[in-house]
Amino acid sequence: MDRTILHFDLDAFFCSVEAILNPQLRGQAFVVAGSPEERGVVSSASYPARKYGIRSAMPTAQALRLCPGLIVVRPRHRPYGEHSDRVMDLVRGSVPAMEQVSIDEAFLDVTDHPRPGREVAAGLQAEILRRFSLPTSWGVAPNKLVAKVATNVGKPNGLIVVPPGQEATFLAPLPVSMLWGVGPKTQAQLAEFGVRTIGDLAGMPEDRLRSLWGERGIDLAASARGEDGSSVVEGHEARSVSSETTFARDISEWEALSRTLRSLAEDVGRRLRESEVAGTTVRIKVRWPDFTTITRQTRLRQPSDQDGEIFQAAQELFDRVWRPGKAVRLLGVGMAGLGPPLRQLGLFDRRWEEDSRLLKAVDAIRTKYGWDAVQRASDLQKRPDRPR
Ligand code: TTP
Ligand code: MG
Ligand code: MG
Repeated sequence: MDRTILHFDLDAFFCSVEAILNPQLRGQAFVVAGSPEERGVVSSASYPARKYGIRSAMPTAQALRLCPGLIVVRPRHRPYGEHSDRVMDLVRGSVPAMEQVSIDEAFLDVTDHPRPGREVAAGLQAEILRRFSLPTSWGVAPNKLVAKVATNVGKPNGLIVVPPGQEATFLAPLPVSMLWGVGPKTQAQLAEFGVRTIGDLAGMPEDRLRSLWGERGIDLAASARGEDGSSVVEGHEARSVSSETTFARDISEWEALSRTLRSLAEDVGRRLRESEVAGTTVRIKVRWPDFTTITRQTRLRQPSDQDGEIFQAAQELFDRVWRPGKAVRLLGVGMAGLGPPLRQLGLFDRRWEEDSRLLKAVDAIRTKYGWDAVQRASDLQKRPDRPR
């Protein structure tokens, strides 16, 4: 049976939130970005700024060269998380299944919804704009892969429906870079064979695909034909909180690097607690002066939102990849595998949002008596008169 999958993504998300907080930014060419003096990069570019070729991850200094009058706004993460939560809560409550894949993006499976996919998407798009003044783009398709591409094609304020059977036809004229899993390297290799569009890739002979990339080549061609069997998985696993910093000059002293790891871990811990979530996977990101970037991750024994635990795990990961004297350009710390804090209480087997009153009570106890007190209080759940 055909499925109906929706994908949505907020348009210029950090910029859209900044324009709500400061209406003078509306319609302007501006970016949310780190400072050019400290080798900052662009997090989000407003659509007027994109007319100058400015994109996410571009150094701020380069963005300023492309558009000398560009307004640069410093990122402040708390409001982005809050706006994201509001949007995600609204959507989650309106559909049978939702999988959030980043701060501003999610897949929905509305196969069992009584209304057609296009109507569900249009309704939510209008509702998000009306309630939160945030523009979104939507893709409707028989699978996740095609829905996501449809969202990107329609940006900003888009809504594109790809009916069953039209997947390959829809993808064919688009550049291969719009396909999941095709990075700049694969793109360059494909260009050598004259493959520029997704349709070109879909038409490549199997033996050539296999000799170039092995089984991955076969998978790529299947993607190019718009085939994707993956399902929408509910839960918070895909969410993450991270913080990173690019040094004004490369740093090679262990103490300074360790101090940075600690302050990044503190930032992550604070944001986890603000969102009332804890994570099980600590990640680090290290960029060397030659721009090569590595990530390493480790699983904690139980969910944590504690700065000290995050820092300790991050430091151990870092010490495994660093050698004395080695210079570092960028450091990042992140936490993934997010879910309710204090899962060991066993009170959160149902979706935790449904029980925010209880969660708040637990949080208040924790604030008052500390982490350990709440852990010991787990016996309370067995009492019939527990607070609800
Ligand atoms: P995106 O959805 O990739 O970008 P966007 O919302 O700014 O623009 P659009 O979707 O309309 O193309 O990312 C969501 C937010 O995540 C973005 O607003 C800022 C943040 N982000 C970064 O901080 N660094 C990055 O390199 C990227 C891609 C995003
Ligand atoms: Mg976005
Ligand atoms: Mg996004």
